[in-house]
Amino acid sequence: MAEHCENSGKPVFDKPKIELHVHLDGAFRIETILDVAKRRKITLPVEDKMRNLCTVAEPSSLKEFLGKFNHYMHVIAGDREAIKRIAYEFVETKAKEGVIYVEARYSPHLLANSGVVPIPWNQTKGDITPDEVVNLVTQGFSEGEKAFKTKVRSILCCMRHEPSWSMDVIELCKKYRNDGVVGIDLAGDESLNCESKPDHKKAFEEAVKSDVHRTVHAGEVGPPSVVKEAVDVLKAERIGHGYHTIEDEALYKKLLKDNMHFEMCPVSSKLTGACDPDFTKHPLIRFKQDKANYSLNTDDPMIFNSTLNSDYQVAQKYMGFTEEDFKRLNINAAKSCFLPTKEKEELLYQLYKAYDMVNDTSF
Ligand code: PRH
Ligand code: ZN
Repeated sequence: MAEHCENSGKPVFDKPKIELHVHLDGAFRIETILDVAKRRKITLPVEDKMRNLCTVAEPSSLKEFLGKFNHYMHVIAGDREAIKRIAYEFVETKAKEGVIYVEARYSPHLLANSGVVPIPWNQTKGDITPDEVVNLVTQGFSEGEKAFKTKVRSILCCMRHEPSWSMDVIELCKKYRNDGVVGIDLAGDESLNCESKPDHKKAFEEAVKSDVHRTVHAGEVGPPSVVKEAVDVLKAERIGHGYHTIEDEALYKKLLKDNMHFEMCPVSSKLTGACDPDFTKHPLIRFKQDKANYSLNTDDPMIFNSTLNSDYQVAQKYMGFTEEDFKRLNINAAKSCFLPTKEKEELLYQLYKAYDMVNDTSF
């Protein structure tokens, strides 16, 4: 069994956790995809083949990883019942992992089928718009929240290769800001430079103007210049991944000083080929030594066949993380989450209580 898949047994950190970087569409259950396909009479390869097609078991490339979505998105996209169901099940899974607050991200366009969206898997035109997708996901999340007591908020993704969606995305963030949406992201293949894509820049400018929180995938496989651009041009408040930041010492030092939050996803970083597959050489070790502000996250657990515990296991086994480190990173995650101040304080207090730290101000 691969070292990141030691999912059996007791959780490495059996205390309340926060997760800030997980893609809803990378966190479906394969069983659900198969089940929905049956109902919708969509022909899929047999279960074993489907599992192989939808997962990455060995280090590959970001491009190859991004191709995995093409094997299953058409089953869920454009189906009201399925979209609500995957959102609801997501909350159940996170609750089982001991996550008390999660920010789940997705592209509303990639789950729609209204025909304004030219995506390869949506051959049949329907009437589910990106706006309705947000509505459906929000319903699934809030029902899940009631049933499983894990708080969930959404981050809506712009996609690097589809700049024409970005203004819609920021408008949806504004429309649903009191209904579960807390931020905007830019995801996808970062080799497509966003400076040449003024629409992403315009959307993020609008986010700043309207006080919508911002995170950007940068420095995952790309160079530090993409991180710099995310911070300077897109005004990112958090960086998705950011491993390659450390290759520019001056930038890294500046971001440390500014207390920038890095959303770290170790299992993902190995399997997308973002980092050296030897976890003992992982950039996260440097971030830890420098007491940087970061969280631990799964990114796309279905595709990586992982759970949040897999990432904690890797951190413990190969990077020397202790219980104190896990507490510290979760507190940093709570401090860097996109909830409004009062809710953030409540969340932090919940952690301090669970970690027996109510009177400890050293963190
Ligand atoms: N890096 C870049 N893009 C990613 C990642 C990874 O962290 N994981 C998912 N995605 C993209 C997928 O295309 C997915 O459909 C989209 O983000 C929205 O969730
Ligand atoms: Zn991601």
